[in-house]
Amino acid sequence: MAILVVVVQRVIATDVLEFDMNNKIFNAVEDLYNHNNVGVNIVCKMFNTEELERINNVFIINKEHFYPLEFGGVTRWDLTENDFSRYPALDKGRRGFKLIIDTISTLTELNPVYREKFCILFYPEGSVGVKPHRDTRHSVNCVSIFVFSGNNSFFATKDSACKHVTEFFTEPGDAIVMRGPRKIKDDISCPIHYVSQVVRPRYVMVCRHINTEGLKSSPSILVT
Ligand SMILES: O=C(O)CCC(=O)C(=O)O
Repeated sequence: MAILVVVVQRVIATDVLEFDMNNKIFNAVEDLYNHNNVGVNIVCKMFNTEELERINNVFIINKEHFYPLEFGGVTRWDLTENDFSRYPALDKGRRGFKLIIDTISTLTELNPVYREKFCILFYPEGSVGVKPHRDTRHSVNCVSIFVFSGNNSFFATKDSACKHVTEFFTEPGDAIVMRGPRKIKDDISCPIHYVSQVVRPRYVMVCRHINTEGLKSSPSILVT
């Protein structure tokens, strides 16, 4: 009897946690595609301390298993299916992305033609970050950026002069959700966004839906 009670209590506790996370995701994505909004939102604490420790260890201990690509002081590792089966901690990010996409798709019609793409970005301390840019229109539906380490700000704006900018302060465990073009031919594309002055080493996992049609003709746009 006592065992049953413990089991029931655990199930209820898990349900409440999941409900809470679903609620947070729902609230964060609800206004993402509204023309008046900047198109970025934060879901807090998608990952707990233990999970973050496990994920960060993957990169501290097993760096040599990944093939780095360097660009402008930022290192990128593209993740493969193999990486997800070798490091289950990374799979939590992939599942988190699916949860976000599933929530969005209950609220708006998403582009059904896509392939998933995942990478890790690493910015060392003192890095200038990444300049203001808009992602290619082939990055559809939603981009999710999971912050694994570093307390840094993420900036987004609708203003190409970058005068009116919204600052999102993010901590390890947070998820940044950013809109991308949906199935309907809307002119709502990805907002201009950037990271500047990296004060603490920043590891993030970027999750995308890529529409592969006509891919070559659409590079991402740097805002000057
Ligand atoms: O590190 C970040 O949060 C920014 C990543 C980014 O701008 C991108 O992947 O387009």
